[in-house]
Amino acid sequence: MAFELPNLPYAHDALAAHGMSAETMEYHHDLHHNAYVTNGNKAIEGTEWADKSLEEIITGTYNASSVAQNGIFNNISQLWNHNQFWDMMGPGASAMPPELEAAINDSFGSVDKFKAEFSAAGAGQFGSGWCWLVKNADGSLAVTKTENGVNPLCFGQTALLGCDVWEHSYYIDFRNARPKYLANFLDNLVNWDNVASRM
Ligand code: MN3
Repeated sequence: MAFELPNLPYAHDALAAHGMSAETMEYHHDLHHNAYVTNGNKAIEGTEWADKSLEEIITGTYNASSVAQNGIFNNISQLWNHNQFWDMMGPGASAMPPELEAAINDSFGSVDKFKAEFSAAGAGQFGSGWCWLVKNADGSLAVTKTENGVNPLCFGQTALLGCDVWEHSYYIDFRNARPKYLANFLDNLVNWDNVASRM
């Protein structure tokens, strides 16, 4: 069964007033995300991964030694990453649910300290990649950064929040100002109800 590009959970222009333009959505969802779907499907066709789930393919091909397996990993992990990313945002900042705020306070000291750590991870990721708020197997929360398409599934972690720091995610709206994009993401774009639902 081939994977499909999911529709955005909101209109292309729904985030425009909050710092992510319709033009970014047209490029990022309709072209970039769609390319991961098309190329991922092509890469797994006729292989042992053709009938596996996204999660099984990602954990099964991470750090593989063959070029073909790396091609599968890169496209399928980016497919999964973007599936999560659209759901993690929404039109208008939502309030942080109390159980999430308590968990963040426990792990980082305060919401502001969490935001500073998350932003620093995203700004400090050299080249393309992602920064994440993850839940570890022991239940603790942590901020991480990953290169290219690597994601928390590769390390047995649950992705609570992820921010795409590939240039295609911010160059139309913020040009080279990745830190401004990250600050706007945390303050105006995150759907905290979705983040809490992943706990
Ligand atoms: Mn992207």
